[in-house]
Amino acid sequence: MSGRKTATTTPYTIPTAPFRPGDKADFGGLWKEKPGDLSRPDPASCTTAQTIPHTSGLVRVLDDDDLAKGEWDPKLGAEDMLIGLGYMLRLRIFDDRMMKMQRTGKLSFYMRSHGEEAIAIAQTMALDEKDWIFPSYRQPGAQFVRGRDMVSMICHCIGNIEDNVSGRQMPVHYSWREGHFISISSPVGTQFSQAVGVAMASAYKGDDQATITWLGDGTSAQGDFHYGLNFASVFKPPIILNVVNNQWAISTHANNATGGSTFAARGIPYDIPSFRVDGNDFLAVYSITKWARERIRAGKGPTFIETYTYRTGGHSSSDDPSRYRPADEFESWPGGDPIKRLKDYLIKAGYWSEAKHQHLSELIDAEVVAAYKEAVKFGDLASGPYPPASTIFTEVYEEVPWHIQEQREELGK
Ligand SMILES: Cc1ncc(C[n+]2csc(CCOP(=O)(O)OP(=O)(O)O)c2C)c(N)n1
Ligand SMILES: [Mg+2]
Repeated sequence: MSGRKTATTTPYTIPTAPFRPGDKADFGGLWKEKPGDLSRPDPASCTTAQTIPHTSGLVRVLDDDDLAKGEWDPKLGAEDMLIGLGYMLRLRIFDDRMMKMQRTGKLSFYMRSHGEEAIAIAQTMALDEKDWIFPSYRQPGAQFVRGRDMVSMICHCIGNIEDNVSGRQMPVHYSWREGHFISISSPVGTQFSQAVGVAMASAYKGDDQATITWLGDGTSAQGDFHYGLNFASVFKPPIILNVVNNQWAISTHANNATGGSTFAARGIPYDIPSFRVDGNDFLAVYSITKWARERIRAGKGPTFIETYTYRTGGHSSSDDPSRYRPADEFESWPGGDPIKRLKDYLIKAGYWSEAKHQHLSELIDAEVVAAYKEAVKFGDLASGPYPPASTIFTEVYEEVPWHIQEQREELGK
């Protein structure tokens, strides 16, 4: 077409993944960054510039020898750590059972948080009970921390008559008013700017609530990410903004989502204190979030966090990762497994044992199986009962607009 410019001198780059099927994945062994490398600045007085080293380094606590080290050690009591371990185990077992249900035709679709369990769980534990949660589909674990009943979660995934959103959402796209857990949205990234808006409203009302939100590495390539950061930068509301860098956006590697050094570094030009944290280190994730919550309490506004992790499973039940990455790539991930790391630390510290872990796993598995049996009393995928079709017209508008009313009458005929 005439008038179109052709690149002649500047090369056009198409990034690729570090390893592809058939390659031997090698991330260079253990993390070169060590617990204790990075200081823990005072949250009330910290400047953005002070966090520049934290955007290229990695905030860690759990060392490779299963000890907790450095200024970021949150010094959590054994009971809290065991509670955190229990929630992570619960999520993993729940996810694995639900994925089996999907494979045997009992759920239409499923998404696991496998390998990323520490993130939503440690972060929600570090918040106040009343804080707002604006999740993506890989933070359902926050609901366990807030006490959501498994039966209700399964009813949602089936879409039966007890589904609290009456079949209006895809499975795993939970919504839970009582837990201040805002509806997960299928169009990725929309939650980022909505969360900032709610945080601004909290500040305006002076209600002492903080807001947390997450999006993925891939989603951070969308405008919503920058809109959210810019509003957070300008108005400094009480918000914790997270990019979960799990290396993959379905089959697209994170290399395609940013040309910059790290995702964390993108918070610095917005003048927001920014951190990169080992997302598989429960204590480090907890600690950084506690820091951000303390900063909010001190009236200093937003914190931006890159949780550095690895999506060990497929994107969803519709994905086959062996098509685009080595099947054993996750085994070389230097961050290891978040559950195993906290478990090994607790065993070494004398608070836990393999036998107790095994026993707890069996108890949880039995609980999940019982919860599924209870849930299908309200309808299964094959035969229902399902919410009536009329629910597509209810609980959305306070005053139903004329065109929706017309459609409703049409359906009634
Ligand atoms: C606006 C929009 N574009 C595309 C999609 C399809 N889609 C769903 S998830 C996804 C990848 C997201 O990857 P990432 O943000 O890294 O999150 P992760 O799945 O790794 O947690 C895409 C492209 C979508 N749901 N919404
Ligand atoms: Mg991702």
